[in-house]
Amino acid sequence: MADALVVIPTYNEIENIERLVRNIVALQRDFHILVVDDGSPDGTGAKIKELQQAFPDSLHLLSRKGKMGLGTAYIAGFKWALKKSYEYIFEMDADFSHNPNDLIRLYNACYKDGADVSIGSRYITGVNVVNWPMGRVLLSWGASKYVRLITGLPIYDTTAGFMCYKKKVLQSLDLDNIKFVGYAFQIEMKYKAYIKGWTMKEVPVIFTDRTKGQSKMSSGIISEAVFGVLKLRLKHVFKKLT
Ligand SMILES: Nc1nc2c(ncn2[C@@H]2O[C@H](COP(=O)(O)OP(=O)(O)OP(=O)(O)O)[C@@H](O)[C@H]2O)c(=O)[nH]1
Ligand SMILES: [Mg+2]
Repeated sequence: MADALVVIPTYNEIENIERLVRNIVALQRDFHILVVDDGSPDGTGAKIKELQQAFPDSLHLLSRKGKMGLGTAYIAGFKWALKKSYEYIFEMDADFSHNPNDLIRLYNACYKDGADVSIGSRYITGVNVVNWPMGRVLLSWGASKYVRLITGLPIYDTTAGFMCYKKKVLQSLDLDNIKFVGYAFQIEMKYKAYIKGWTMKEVPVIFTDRTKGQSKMSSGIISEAVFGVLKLRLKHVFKKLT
C-alpha cells in the first residue's frame, strides 16, 4: 500500500489530466492519486473513470456536482485521505505548472529530512517562474512579500499550491473552519500549520505557466487574498484563530 496520496483538483483539465496521471504513475516511487473534479463540462471526470480501468488501485476520483472552488475541493480531498492510511498528502495543480518529478523531492523533504510540511517554492532563489507575463510574476511575488510582512510567516512562497503535508498536520487543523477558497486558502493553511508549530521546509521548484486549458484566476480571488491575510493576522492577535 502506498503511503503517499496526491490530491489534484480539476475543473476542465481534459487536455492535461491523462498525461499528468500517466507521469505520476510512472514515477520511481509509488504515489496514489485522488482527482477532485467539480463536474467539469469537458469530461475530465469521465476520462478519470476510463483511466481507472488501467490503474484500479492507485487512481481515485471524487466527483462533486458543480464548481465550488479550489479550497473546498482540497478540503474534501484531505478528508477523504484522512479516512485512509496515507501518511503523506500532497497538493498539486492539474495544468503541469507543477513538475511531477518534484513530487519525489517534496516527499523526501518530509520523509528523509523530517519536515512536517514541505512546500514547492518559486521564490527561494529569486523568481523561478517560466512563461508568466511580468504583471503576473510581480503580483504573485508581491503577494508573497505582503503575506510575510503582515503575518510573519517565515516562508518565501506563501501562496504555493504544490505541497506535502504529513497526516498529523492535517489532523491537527480544523478543516471545517478553513474559510478561504482561492490563493488565500493556500496562505490560511500554511499560517495555521505554522501557528500549531509544525516544521516547514521549502524545496526550490521551477513553476511553468499552463500551456493547455483555461485559467480560473479572477479578481475576486485576488481581493480575497489581500483582505483575507489581514483578517487572519487580526484573528490571531485577538486569539480567535482556530
Ligand atoms: N475541483 C476544482 N478544481 C479547480 C477549481 N478551480 C480551479 N481548479 C483546479 O485547480 C488547479 C489550479 O487552477 P488554475 O486554473 O491553474 O489556477 P492558477 O494556477 O491560479 O491559474 P493558471 O495557471 O493561470 O490557469 C487546476 O488543476 C484547476 O483545474 C474548482 O473550482 N474546483
Ligand atoms: Mg495553474
